[in-house]
Amino acid sequence: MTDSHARPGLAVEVVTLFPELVLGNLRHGVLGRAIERGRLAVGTVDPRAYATDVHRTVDDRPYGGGPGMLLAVEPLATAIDAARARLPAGGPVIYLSAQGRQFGQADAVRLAGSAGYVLLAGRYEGVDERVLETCVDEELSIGDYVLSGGELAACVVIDACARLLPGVLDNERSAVEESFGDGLLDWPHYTRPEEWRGLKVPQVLRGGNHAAIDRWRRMQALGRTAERRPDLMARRTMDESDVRLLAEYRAARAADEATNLGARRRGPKTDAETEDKP
Ligand code: 4FV
Repeated sequence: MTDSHARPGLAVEVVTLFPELVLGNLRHGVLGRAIERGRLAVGTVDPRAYATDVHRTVDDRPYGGGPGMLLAVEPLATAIDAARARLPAGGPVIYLSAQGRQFGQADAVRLAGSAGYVLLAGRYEGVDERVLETCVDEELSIGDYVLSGGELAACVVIDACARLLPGVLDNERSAVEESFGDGLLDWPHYTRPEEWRGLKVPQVLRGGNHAAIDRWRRMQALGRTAERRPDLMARRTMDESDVRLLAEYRAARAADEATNLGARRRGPKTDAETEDKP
């Protein structure tokens, strides 16, 4: 396949005690294709390979006591330097931890546009703070919960980036149009059959009028974002047409609720109910 995408692929190095946990995740679907097409290259560096004692020790007990172990400054720092040396200069070293700043689509776009970066996947209770002070450029979290290791978080970051790389998604539109593309949640999606358990695909999607379809989808994206993620709406400036669309969505929902047709239906609907709803 001629590589129409001039820009060299994205290179990522993951520092991890479990290389297989990372590489195993990347062999499937979009990620596997991105690697096959040379759009993405993922390497791993195992700190244990840089351990100098006979037991190849990488962890130790925390000063001040407390449960669990920590990844010690060495061989971790040496492993991070080895990973950084494999990449084009200047790529950030990112530590995945629950103490990090929340990872978001903007980070995925930024990292997908970079020449490459190192992901540090912690284990145990975390790593010696001095490694963060000297070898790490930023700390990112994928959510407010504690994982047993940073590997899954590293795969989340790589996955979110890979989909944005040119030539990875068969339809580039997907990456642009999906959730958070413009800070809104996605609109509802339907495919065949046209009717299932009395639930019909909204008429507007079956009518072929693409202006009406685009309008309906934007109304749904605005409405669902306002309902489910007011924090995202708070970050947006709404133009006149969005204000009208959101008002129309809310009016339709209120009418729906009023006729109590909004509640999740158990079992087939009557014909009268199947008439098209917004
Ligand atoms: C995590 C998160 C996370 C902390 C200790 C791995 C664990 C262990 N990473 N978002 N939440 N990491 O819980 O990214 O080192």
